[in-house]
Amino acid sequence: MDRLAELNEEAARHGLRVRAVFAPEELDGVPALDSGQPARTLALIGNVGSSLWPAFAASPEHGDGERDALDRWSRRIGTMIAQRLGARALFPFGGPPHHPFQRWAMRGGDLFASPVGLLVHAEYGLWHAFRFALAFAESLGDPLGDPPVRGDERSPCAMCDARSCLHACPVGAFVEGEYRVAQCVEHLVAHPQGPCVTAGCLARHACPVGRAYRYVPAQAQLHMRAFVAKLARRDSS
Ligand code: B12
Repeated sequence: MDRLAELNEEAARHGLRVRAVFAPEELDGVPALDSGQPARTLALIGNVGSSLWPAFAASPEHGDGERDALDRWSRRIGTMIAQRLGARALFPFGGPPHHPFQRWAMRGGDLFASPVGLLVHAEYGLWHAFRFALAFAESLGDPLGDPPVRGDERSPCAMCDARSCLHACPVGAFVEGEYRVAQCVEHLVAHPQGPCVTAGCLARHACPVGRAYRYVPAQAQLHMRAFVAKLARRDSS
């Protein structure tokens, strides 16, 4: 089995997918492997919709009462797969500084910037995220076949005149090119039983693309609560 097929199989075992693969250049800022060798391939691994939920919900991290359950699960799974495949695992959390996952994702996959800052995919819409990346010393090739041709006309947002994502936030936290984090968080804290917390970000829900991939309520709530808790900790430290 080739290395990429092996990686796909390992990821799928945990409800994860290989979301992007590319050959890093110096400007991408991908760290070297522990051996000191430069990374010749970076693969981004993540969930599409609630694909990870059954595996995560059955894990020891879920429900152990400790904080950052999904990050801890991601660290365990990412580290384990990296060890098996001789790669270095890199994570989207743990910063600042943060690894530029969104920039990396746009280098290697079929993902585009959206007006609300999240990356949009033609099938999954805004309902996907990254759990870890794996840096390999060897070339793994391109899973998408021909290198993707970049251009805004391929983005689902290019054909969307309604821009409903920008109008759905109850406190107007999204303005094209800007995300007013404080406004968003104040609203979430003031309305812990409101739809943003119980169903997930309303801007995300307003996007007409990828509705079949909307997170199950338990996952949406986990993300929103973790996000508020993280920011509350940052403010009090
Ligand atoms: C810091 C951070 C936040 C901060 C806000 C940052 C900000 N002011 O915009 C907070 C904690 C508020 C946040 C919130 C959320 N985030 Co966030 N966040 C990050 C994180 C850890 C670092 C981003 C960064 O600074 N990168 C460093 C720079 C150098 O890298 P970059 O790739 O070039 O980053 C650019 C983009 O991130 C972009 N950007 C990020 N957010 C926004 C928002 C807008 C409106 C715009 C215009 C640009 C923009 O600006 C960066 C600088 O150019 C990334 C993970 C990561 N490591 O990338 C996740 C990440 C961007 N977040 C993500 C998600 C899903 C969310 C939430 C939806 C989580 C949730 N609740 O479910 C929310 C969104 C708000 C909501 N209402 O639900 C995903 C996005 C996946 C995707 N589809 O693109 C990421 C990639 C994490 C992941 N595990 O996949 N986030």
